[in-house]
Amino acid sequence: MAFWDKWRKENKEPRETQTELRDAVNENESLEEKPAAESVEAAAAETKVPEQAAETVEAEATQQAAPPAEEKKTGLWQKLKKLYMGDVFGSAISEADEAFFEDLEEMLILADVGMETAVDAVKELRQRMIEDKISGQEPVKECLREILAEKLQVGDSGLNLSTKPSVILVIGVNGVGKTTSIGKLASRLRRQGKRVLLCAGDTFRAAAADQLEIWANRAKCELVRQKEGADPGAVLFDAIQAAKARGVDVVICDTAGRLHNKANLMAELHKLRKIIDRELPEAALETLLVLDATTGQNGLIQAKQFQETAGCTGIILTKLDGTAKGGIVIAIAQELRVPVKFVGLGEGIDDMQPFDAKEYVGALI
Ligand SMILES: Nc1nc2c(ncn2[C@@H]2O[C@H](COP(=O)(O)OP(=O)(O)OP(=O)(O)O)[C@@H](O)[C@H]2O)c(=O)[nH]1
Ligand SMILES: [Mg+2]
Repeated sequence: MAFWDKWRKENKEPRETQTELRDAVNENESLEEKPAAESVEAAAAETKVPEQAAETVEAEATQQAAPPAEEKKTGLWQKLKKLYMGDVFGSAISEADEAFFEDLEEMLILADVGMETAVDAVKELRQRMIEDKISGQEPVKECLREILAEKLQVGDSGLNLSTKPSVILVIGVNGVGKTTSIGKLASRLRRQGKRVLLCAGDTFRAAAADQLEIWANRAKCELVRQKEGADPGAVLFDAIQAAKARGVDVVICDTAGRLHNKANLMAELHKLRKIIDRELPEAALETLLVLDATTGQNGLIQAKQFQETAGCTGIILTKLDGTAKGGIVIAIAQELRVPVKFVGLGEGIDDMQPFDAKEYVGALI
């Protein structure tokens, strides 16, 4: 199923379940007595909340009285179509058309596209409609899709894993879904026949390495870890040496989302980066910033700080299953000028998809 369909259809809210799982792992600090992954999974399965009906972009975005069921299944455009019946775009821009532009702008903002980008997109649409004499619902819709797709063109959305080993450094603030995304990504790469090694670079949070170990087992890949409080640089150094010795294809390094303060966190990322540059100067390096889609525009502010310090080659946008504000993808591209490479659509190992701009825009509008 296409990822965006899945996003719409499975707008469930299972986050608490896995948060409980994470906390349960946290409390269990003894490695020897660590529960088997199955028992943790079984507990998670027991508390799994039932799937909820899909919410649509406009349903949440408009925050109005609940629309009729059939309207809930439609995209932004469908909603607008209902507001302006028939062919509203004649040869000249009429009053009704002006109202359409205003509503469209508002809906894009409410869908988290960002104020500036929404204003800009609508301005561009208006201009193209006049210059290219575009009229009629379908051609106008197509034109808007093109404009939004262009706004997403900020770089290659594929992963560069051209060297052996390659390194993926996964960064982001606490709780956004770094460790979970690493598990999903590792599984994906394993299915492509790659030998993957996970590096437990988050030594700050109690039992973070245990959580990564559970994912390593699920994804059937290797893990290098040390005890809690160890120097993350030393763990990464070990992981790189192990990868070289064992002929590993990809090293994926988890990092802490929270340290004593932000300066420490940024300094640590800088240090990890230096170790990679020193130990594997020729290696293909992806620095993937993980962002939680539900934090919307606020998440973007944090992301900018990470981008400035650590630089990143791509974004993993998680928890798109928990928000109807899909426009955040466009805001990210515009604000950070970094491509979204993967989207997270749930807590399961297969709930991650490569980002496809065309598919995305087609589903949004
Ligand atoms: N619904 C949903 N939940 C997700 C997704 N990705 C991660 N989560 C949940 O988000 C919570 C935090 O995930 P983690 O992977 O532990 O986040 P983290 O960034 O590693 O957190 P720290 O290690 O504390 O920095 C967990 O409950 C995950 O199950 C997603 O795509 N959708
Ligand atoms: Mg983590």
